[in-house]
Amino acid sequence: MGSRERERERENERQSERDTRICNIHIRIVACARLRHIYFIKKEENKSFRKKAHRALYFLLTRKPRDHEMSAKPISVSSSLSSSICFRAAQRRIRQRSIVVAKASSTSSSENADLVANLNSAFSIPSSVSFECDSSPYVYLTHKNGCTAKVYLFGANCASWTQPSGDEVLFVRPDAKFDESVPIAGGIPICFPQFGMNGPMSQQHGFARNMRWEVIGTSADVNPDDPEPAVMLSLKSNEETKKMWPHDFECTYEVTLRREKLKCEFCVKNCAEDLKDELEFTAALHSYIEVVDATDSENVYAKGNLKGKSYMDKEIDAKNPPLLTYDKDRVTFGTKLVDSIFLNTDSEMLLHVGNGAAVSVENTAGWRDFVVWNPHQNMPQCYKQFACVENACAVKPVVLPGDGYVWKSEMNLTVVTL
Ligand code: TA6
Repeated sequence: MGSRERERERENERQSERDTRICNIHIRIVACARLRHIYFIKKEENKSFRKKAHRALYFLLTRKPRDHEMSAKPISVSSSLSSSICFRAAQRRIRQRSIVVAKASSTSSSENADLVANLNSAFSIPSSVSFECDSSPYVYLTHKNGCTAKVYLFGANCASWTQPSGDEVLFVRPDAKFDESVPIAGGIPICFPQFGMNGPMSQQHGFARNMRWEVIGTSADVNPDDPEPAVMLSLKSNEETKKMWPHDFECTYEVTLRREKLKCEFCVKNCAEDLKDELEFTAALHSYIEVVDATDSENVYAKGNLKGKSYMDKEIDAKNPPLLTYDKDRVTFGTKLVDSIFLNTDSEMLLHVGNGAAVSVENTAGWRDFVVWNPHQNMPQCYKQFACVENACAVKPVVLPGDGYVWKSEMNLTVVTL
């Protein structure tokens, strides 16, 4: 073989290697997109591949689904995409889903086991997101720093959030039931479409905490080197909700372990076709937080920029609470029922829990008010062990126009060492 032929052969080999590489990248991107699991973009992939793959997924999440994809596996949501994109993507995933969520009242343990198996095959992410079941199915999030969260499908209730040390931050009352017969009494119940009795319904705190939500996405790959496990759930209006509240809506709730933070993003979409067909609702994330001893007012209290602020005191009159001006910067517990709604507050309150730490409850979008509650002798068996500090729109309703308008809220909980 002459030297020119050898050179041509080498050039052909190089070209074919380049083709294979390009083809491999292409196949891997398409595979990522097809599998719809952003997790598959592994951290060992190079930066340019990750960029291309993210772009492919971004495209996939934002474009209209094709007919043949309607029965495809659900997409995992990347929180690195903007929430509105996630929300729109979530809409599509609901249509694409093939997992049947059995009605709570008729759910047997074998149906729950099937559901959990289906959810694991569609949405689990090794070492980050898994589905399990005790009396009721839940998703378990694990951050590689050791933080965990447990979110029940029933009520989309985040009933547990632990720190890397293993310490539990949230509180579940001893009278709590997990059999889906009543709302879970503890963790973070979602009050929607009304807070307390402030709305048209006879059901205290609305129905969202009393229904099974659907899983519509999971993620663990905002930054592949430091994955943030997340789950997104949805509650859509149906015959049952319309009997109680005659409106077309969809709620989504995304819980993310953002390193040491717990991020809870709650969105409501008005699905009415007419812009003038408004939704009016009050709502809250009714966070139960564990304290060492609520009666120790030196060390256990809720602190915020409260002095001089307006608040409604439900301890004085639960039905028609008087509007008063608060004259302190902290709320203490242990002498009587505390049930106050602080109106239009600053964005953060700190609950000092009595062991040298505080839990920061931060409104990072959407919420207006803070509710602080401790039941005192109404719950003699457990009132010393918790206080609720809640992001809420408890008094003035949110008014949301129709035609697909979305109200978005976000609460971040962080454990702060004092
Ligand atoms: O958030 C405080 C509050 O509205 C109190 O008035 C009290 O009733 C509490 O919620 C608990 O409500 P629940 O229905 O969960 O027992």
